Amino acid sequence: MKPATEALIVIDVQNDFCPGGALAVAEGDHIISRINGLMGDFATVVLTQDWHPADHMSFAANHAGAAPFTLTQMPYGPQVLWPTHCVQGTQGAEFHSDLRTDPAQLVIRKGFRPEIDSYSAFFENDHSTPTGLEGYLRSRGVTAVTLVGLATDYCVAYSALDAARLGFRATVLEGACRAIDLNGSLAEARDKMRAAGVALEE
Ligand code: VGL
Ligand code: ZN
Repeated sequence: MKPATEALIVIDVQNDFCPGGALAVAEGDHIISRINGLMGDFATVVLTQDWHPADHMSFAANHAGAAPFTLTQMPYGPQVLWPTHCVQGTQGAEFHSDLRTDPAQLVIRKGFRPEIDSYSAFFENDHSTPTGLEGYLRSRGVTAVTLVGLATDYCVAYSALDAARLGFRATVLEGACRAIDLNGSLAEARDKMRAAGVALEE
């Protein structure tokens, strides 16, 4: 068992990010048994759930003529346009049925505002609108976070970078993550995480 100051953050292990889903990450379901085991080691377990309204501006379908996996400009910066995924209340937005959810004390839903995407568990993509996770962790005395889940190069990396920026000791267990890897995004995310002091472990 890890000390009570350490939390496990399980990012977006949802049907749409697993094989057969709308934004499937290769082998996204291969990490689940390892994550289930890790939950037993941590007194604090948090799950995140990508949770978009159907009119979300990160969906290519909501931009006339735009193809998925292209870039657009949002007021907060560049934004990848994704296939429609993790729509609130749909099967695709549910956690994968193999994922243990009972050990989690908190589920953070993110990406619910139509006009702004939210990759990170801590802040939306403007890097300033908080999800509340920081306060939750601090008030429970957590100083270190271990991050696992989907996808390494988007929601896991953004969460890890924010955790480090906020002063949490942050570790990403890459063996318990899988990546989208869009135009070199995985290598870029790994470089940024290393530079920010995030520990990358298997
Ligand atoms: C994610 C793209 C869009 C993720 C979420 O969980 O990494 N990626 N929404
Ligand atoms: Zn999303």
